[in-house]
Amino acid sequence: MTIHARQDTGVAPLPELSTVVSSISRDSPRPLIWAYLAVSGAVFVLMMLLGVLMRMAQGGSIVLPPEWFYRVMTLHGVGMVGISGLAGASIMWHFASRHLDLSPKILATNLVLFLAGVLLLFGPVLISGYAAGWTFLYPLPRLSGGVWSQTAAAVHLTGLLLVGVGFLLLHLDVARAIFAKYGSLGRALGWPQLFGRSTEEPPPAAVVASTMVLIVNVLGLVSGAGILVMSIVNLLVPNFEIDALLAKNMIFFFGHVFINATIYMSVIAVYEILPVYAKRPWKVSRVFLAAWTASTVMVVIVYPHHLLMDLAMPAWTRVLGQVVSYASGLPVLLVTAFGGLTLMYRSGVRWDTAASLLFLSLFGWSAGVIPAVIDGTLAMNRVLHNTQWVPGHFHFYLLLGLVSMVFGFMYFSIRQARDGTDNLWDRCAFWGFTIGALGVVLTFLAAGRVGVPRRFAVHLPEWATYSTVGAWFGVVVALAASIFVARFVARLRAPA
Ligand code: HEM
Ligand SMILES: [Cu+2]
Repeated sequence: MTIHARQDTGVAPLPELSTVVSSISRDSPRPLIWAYLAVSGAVFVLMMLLGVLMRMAQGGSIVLPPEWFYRVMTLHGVGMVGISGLAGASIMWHFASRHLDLSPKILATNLVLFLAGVLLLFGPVLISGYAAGWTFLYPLPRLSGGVWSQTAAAVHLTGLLLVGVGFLLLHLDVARAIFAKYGSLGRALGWPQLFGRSTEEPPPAAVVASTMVLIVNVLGLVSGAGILVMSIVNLLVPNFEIDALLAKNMIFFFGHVFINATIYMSVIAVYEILPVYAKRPWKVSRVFLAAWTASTVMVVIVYPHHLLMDLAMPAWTRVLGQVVSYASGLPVLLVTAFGGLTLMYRSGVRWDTAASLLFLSLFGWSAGVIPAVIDGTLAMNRVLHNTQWVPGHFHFYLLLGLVSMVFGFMYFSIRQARDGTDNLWDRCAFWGFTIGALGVVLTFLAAGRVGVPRRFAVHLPEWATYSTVGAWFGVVVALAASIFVARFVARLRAPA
């Protein structure tokens, strides 16, 4: 896409839109980002071990009483989603702060609120038996059948609220900085370059992505906070009833947007780091800008794909959920995967662990979307709904996509800051992670294909093979991830 500078301005012609790149600087992350990464790495490993525990229990290799299965499932779900958000936020903040005047105090506040929130989230589960899942679907937190108390539920939901408030502050701070520099969200999304004839440099990829994420996540978080407050009031004042379908809509809107946003924050690592390896710029083209704007809208309106079997919903929402499911993730995914491939093609990259992980993430994200789209098809959803096909597709793009982006960022930043070279441990961990994660995901998908239900603590004996094999692949993933984290900590302690 070539845009010519007007001749009559007397100003030197501006660079071609397509050659304008996000600046690639080599500054080392600030200590707070190291803290974010260390916490994220540790929590990822711990939560993976909980995943292995569940999978072993489903396969019958260990005995986990059902009430404990659901406690573990609640911790794994909320822990993984939360830590993905935290890790994604560290990537976004690190790269966006090169272009925007972001507040380190808010970054610190978010971490403090997160850690405080985690205490409130985990306490009731570990001590008081709370186990309503990370989706806290109304009225389950209240109707525990005597398994946990209203107080336990209220404390857990308050913890979730604290975490949400932290992220809300973080996104609002990004918004403040964007208004200060660009004047409007549209300009930060590159609309003058996309729709108009502006010949100004488009905003860098990190800014475009941060803007998209702030728009969708503020909407999602407000919806989440709203339903959390209502649910907490309902726990304390049972007379205060909530419309269950409204509650479900608000919860799934929040959950869908939040988990999507974790990937859209983390993918900034791909835009900023792969170009350093390829020694070529990442092009912020018109297609790139169009994709991000399209996904901004679609991520918000596609959430009814979580309610395809809720027949009380108006029919048009099901149509919307299905149709937009095909298109929602695709624009950004395509520009990223295609951009990444063309960037790396014949660039003579040295495939160290960071580059390998980031490249793997492109595969994980793209391939994972295929089973997701299959599930988003009404006719298929009737069969696959609530089977392990669902954890199959989301573990695909979360484990192989998002988690690889996070560890890729971790490896890259520690190399830049401490200049260590990868060793055999790193290579083994990379391959262990790749093979293990594929195993975890494919065993879920295979189980879903034969109709194994998800979220079942007790499985039939004929399903045991999927779970047990999946569990051992999970062990390999957790081991590999611990090596990633151990190497990170070891390098962090080495002199700069
Ligand atoms: C070693 C890697 C992992 C293993 C072995 C694992 C295992 C599991 C298992 C067994 C379940 C329950 C499946 C069922 O419904 O029957 C589950 C659910 C889940 N996992 Fe993982 N997992 C892993 C990594 C991850 C990662 C990296 C994420 C996110 C970044 C994640 C997010 C979730 C979520 C959101 C759920 C849904 C919980 C619910 O249904 O409420 N997992 N996982
Ligand atoms: Cu969704």
